[in-house]
Amino acid sequence: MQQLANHLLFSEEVRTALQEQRPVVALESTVIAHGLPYPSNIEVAQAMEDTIRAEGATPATIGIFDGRIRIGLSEDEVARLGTEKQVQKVSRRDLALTLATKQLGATTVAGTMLCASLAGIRFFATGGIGGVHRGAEVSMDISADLTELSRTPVLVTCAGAKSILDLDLTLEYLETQGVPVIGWQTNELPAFYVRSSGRYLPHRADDIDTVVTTARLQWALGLHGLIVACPIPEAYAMNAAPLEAATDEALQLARAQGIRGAATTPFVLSHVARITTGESIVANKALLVNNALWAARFARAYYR
Ligand code: PSU
Ligand code: MN
Repeated sequence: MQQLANHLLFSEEVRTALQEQRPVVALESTVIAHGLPYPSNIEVAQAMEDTIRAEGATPATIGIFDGRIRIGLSEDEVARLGTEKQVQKVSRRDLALTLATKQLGATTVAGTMLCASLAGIRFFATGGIGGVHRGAEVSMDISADLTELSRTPVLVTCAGAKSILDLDLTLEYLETQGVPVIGWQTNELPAFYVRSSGRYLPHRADDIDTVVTTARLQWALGLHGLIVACPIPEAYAMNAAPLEAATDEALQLARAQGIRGAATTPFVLSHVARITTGESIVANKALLVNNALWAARFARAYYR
């Protein structure tokens, strides 16, 4: 039997932090490889890491290299994920095969949660989680991020989900799967580029202590993932109407071109970014850095 440790490779910085039980925040790499265009992808990956360090925590960007799960990447490794043409998108179903074939892989929210948990990391910052796609009542396209949250004990700090998804069905599905969604200083589910979605959340937290105590209890009870949903900072929030139009256009295009499965989310994301010019990218970067900041604060309070 192969030991789990053989398949994980830690950076020195992350290994030391974990050994000393210092706060570590996991970061995904699909957003680098497939979520944002170059060079914004690399800039924001670096900015998230810097923010986490400035808050007194250690960033652990996760990716798949040469048949191993890498926990903590160098700048060169991040750049490779952000520039290479052929990078496998790695969700739970893809992990073993990507390792077996030694392909370069970027982990989604689901893939990153899984790898973080194998590595003993409990906190994770990202932009938006995957969700139930519009039309899922026919396509059954429901992101594996949602089921991962129901089975893996990691706290995911995000800006809610993009309205390329069906946000009502996403909340229904999370409820079915028993995943807490906690509004961070808000009553509403944030919708990524915009601070509110009109969907009220059953739970909110206004202070770090509530988040950390809830996470501790969640895990003490043997329960799994949880979401803390942080609205995008006011100064970067976008107007909902043009975004909605861009989303409709992108979804129509995806249908017309027969885009399906794992390709759907990256396709729609890149079209929305193109239609809304650069504004959506600036907003995307701002919310990613903001989520990294709060995740670091939650992690620091948890390990105090
Ligand atoms: N939403 C974004 N940017 C992203 C993603 C989602 O605004 O980069 C990525 C995340 O990695 C997420 C994945 O886990 O897309 C979901 O893909 P799918 O819908 O195929 O599960
Ligand atoms: Mn899907």
